[in-house]
Amino acid sequence: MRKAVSVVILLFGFVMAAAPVFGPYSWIEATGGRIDVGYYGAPCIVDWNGDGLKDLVLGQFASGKIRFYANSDSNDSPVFTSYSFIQSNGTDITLPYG
Ligand SMILES: [Ca+2]
Repeated sequence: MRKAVSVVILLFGFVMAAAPVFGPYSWIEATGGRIDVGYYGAPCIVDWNGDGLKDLVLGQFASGKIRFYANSDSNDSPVFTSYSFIQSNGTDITLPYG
């Protein structure tokens, strides 16, 4: 009986969950051009530097390094220019790849 109740609750939650709605895609740009890290880019939007603006942290497959693009405008209309690689103790962090 307990299992049946659990299944009903799970199904009810599944049916009631709203399906995500996505708009058309757009390219993320920096300094007026598309950001291109090759394939298997791993983007994350987060306030990395703690200034209240959401930045772009982007893993790149080719070298395993992680790019940091600081947002220089607003959270509604972010502007990214150049990037730096995220470092630890003065050395670029490199993740295994390949
Ligand atoms: Ca920020």
